[in-house]
Amino acid sequence: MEKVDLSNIRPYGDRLNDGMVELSFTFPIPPSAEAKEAARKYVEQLGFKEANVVWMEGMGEAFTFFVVYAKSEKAIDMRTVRVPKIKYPIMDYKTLTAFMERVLTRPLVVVGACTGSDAHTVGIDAIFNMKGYNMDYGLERYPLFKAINLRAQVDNRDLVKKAVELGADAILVSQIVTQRNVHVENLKELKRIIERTKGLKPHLIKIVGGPRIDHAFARKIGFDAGFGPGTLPSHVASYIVHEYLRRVKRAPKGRATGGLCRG
Ligand code: B12
Repeated sequence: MEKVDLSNIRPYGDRLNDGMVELSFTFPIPPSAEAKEAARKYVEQLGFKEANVVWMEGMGEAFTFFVVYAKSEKAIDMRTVRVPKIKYPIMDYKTLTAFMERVLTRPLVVVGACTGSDAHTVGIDAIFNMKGYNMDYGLERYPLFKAINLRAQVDNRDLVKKAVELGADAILVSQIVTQRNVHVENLKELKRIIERTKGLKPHLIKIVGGPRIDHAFARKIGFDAGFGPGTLPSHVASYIVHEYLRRVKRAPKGRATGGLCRG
């Protein structure tokens, strides 16, 4: 393959830098030849060239779903791209457990929930569940975590109340539904409640996760760390332990088994 020029990255279709992209979207009209042509014209209005509707399918009576191939002439200079990342060593379950036994004098208390109206439990369970997720044990499995998962549709006040009651070292909130930025309002509310609540540990680590969450977003909204799709429980466990040590006492050196977390 030809050498990639990092200052000029364009989408790859079947040749380097051909700029081919695939877009999918829905129009609130039934399928027809006119609907198909409207989708093609719409994509060209977005600035793409050579738009070609390769799939059109009715969704219910009043909607149509399209897949369109088109060419973009835009390029991105990779050298200008910066993404905030959480920097800490990722340890696997066994290594981290041994590390925790060596450096901690008591179990760390972590309380988690999917809060607000959000009913999705699978994400928060993936991080907490004893059986684990994707061959990686959840926080409940670690002998030196006291891990409490309140599950979904939990009121922010109840999550914070539980954190006070148990003397939590970390609070973990899952936000899956992001329609109309409902997660932003919910997280801002949680942040306000945390700020106003007495009795929380001064070093409380505030973590948010979900499919549309990243570290930059979490920091912007006042949380300490954000974890997105593909997060494994050991990523979160490693972060909590290292961040706790950083905040409470100097972290001794541990042997990391992975790279730095993607955040
Ligand atoms: C299963 C599911 C449901 C189930 C949930 C069952 C349950 N007990 O959880 C049911 C049927 C109830 C449901 C309902 C709804 N759903 Co739904 N659902 C899904 C689905 C198919 C899978 C979600 C899932 O389980 N993923 C697997 C887990 C493991 O992945 P994850 O959540 O991303 O979690 C990982 C990371 O994000 C991260 N993570 C997540 N949370 C946390 C927390 C912390 C602290 C950390 C560190 C990490 C972390 O770690 C996890 C492991 O890697 C998704 C589509 C999809 N394919 O993702 C839609 C989806 C999430 N649902 C969606 C919607 C819109 C809804 C409804 C509003 C639909 C409706 N109109 O009624 C309702 C909402 C109800 C409500 N009040 O919340 C949308 C959300 C769109 C958006 N951007 O807001 C999606 C994306 C579908 C879509 N494409 O439209 N849903």
